[in-house]
Amino acid sequence: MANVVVVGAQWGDEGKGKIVDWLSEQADIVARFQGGHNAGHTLVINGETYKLALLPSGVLRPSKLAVIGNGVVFDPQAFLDEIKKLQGQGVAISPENLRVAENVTLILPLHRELDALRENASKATSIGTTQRGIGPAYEDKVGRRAIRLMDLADLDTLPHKVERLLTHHNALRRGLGLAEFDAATIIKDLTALAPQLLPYAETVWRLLDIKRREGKRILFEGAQGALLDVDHGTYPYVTSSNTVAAQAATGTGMGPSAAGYVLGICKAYTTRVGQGPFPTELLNEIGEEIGRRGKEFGVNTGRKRRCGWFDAVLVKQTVRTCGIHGLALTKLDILDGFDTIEVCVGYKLDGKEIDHLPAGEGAQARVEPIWETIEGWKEPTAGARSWADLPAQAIKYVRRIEELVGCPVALLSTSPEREDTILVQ
Ligand code: 2SA
Ligand code: GDP
Ligand code: MG
Repeated sequence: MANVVVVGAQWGDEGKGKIVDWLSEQADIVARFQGGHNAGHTLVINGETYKLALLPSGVLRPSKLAVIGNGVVFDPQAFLDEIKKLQGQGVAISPENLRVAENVTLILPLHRELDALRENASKATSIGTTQRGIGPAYEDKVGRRAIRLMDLADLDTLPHKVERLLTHHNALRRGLGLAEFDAATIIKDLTALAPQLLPYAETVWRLLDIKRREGKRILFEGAQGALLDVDHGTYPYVTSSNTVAAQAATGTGMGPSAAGYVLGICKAYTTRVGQGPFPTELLNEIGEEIGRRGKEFGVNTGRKRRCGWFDAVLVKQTVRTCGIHGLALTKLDILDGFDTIEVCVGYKLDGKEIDHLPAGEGAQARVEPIWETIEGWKEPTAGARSWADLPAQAIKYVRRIEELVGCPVALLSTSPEREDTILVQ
């Protein structure tokens, strides 16, 4: 198996966690390369449910090495809490099987506060973020004032770094008439956390390079989805990182050749959580029904996810922006029993047919789907473990999706359970 990059091919929550967990049996290392604890992955293994946010899904197989790369934004407290929660479920986690890039950017409480402040300022300007400080932490990273993990190993220079950070944030606070942040408190809190965090710190780019030369296989685990990419997504209704496959290299410190095979995960329908355009959204009983059957609620925030039919235009686009070689189609079982299923095969914008999502916010909001109706299937696909177990009409649906998006379906998922997964030959 080549190194595999797993990315979401829609707006996130496609079932990446389940697929990464399934694939990780064949990998030696599972590495996160962007996002933070805004991600939410639900994994079901032998009836036990595990919810992950910041930790790579590979931690559930203790013989594998899990890695958090430099492209991630890292909330120290969330990290320690998640480790504790999983250890409570019997999962073995220690610096033996989990390493964090020393140059990872930290999310501090002030980032969370700023995220919430902006989101709650006005409904008209909110993005619908997870309010976990993701955007503000990435802003500080590119603004060259972030605190990084290894800064906690150099306590003599930490006050200077905190001063640089607060020069920016306290100017903002003064402008808003809010109390300024206290440098001494931030330094004290970080100093207290340092001994628990530093044992996990690693020169990740170097470690991965060594492992790669030894022939070890790396599985890169994307979070969110390509349509939430800060460049290629539905800007400004996006997350603050690059979520496309190329980020797997930058976000871990490897060259682009490290990514061998790109697997795009997509649902057999579409969901999104938060604000922003959604051409195939179903604001009716069918959308509600898909949401109920698919249990479409945010893993971290509990927010109801918006639901709609499969949008082949969008997935075809992400197949190209991510260089996807094969797709894992998940939640096919949620469509069991529908008489007919709609698929969006093109868009109309201001009366003209177009074959991609335009970049402008206004145009994205105006596109109208062109539908194709496909006959549904009555027999269940739920729990199917082989291609031969699938109803003929479900196979037709999968084949039509392949045709429309220009990419083969390599894996099919028919339930939340690890083993209810079909390798398509
Ligand atoms: P943020 O917090 O700055 O990254 O939010 C910006 C946008 O990105 C969306 N986003 C997500 N969309 C789907 N799933 C995500 N993870 C959780 C889950 C979400 C949850 O798995 O359910 O618990 O609500 C995720 N994380 C970020 C977000 O909705 C904004 O549209
Ligand atoms: P991720 O963020 O891409 O990892 O996806 P989430 O975990 O946020 O959301 C996917 C949800 O669908 C989780 O609750 C999974 O347990 C569940 N799931 C994954 N694959 C399937 C499937 O094939 N069928 C069904 N019914 N549920 C699935
Ligand atoms: Mg999710």
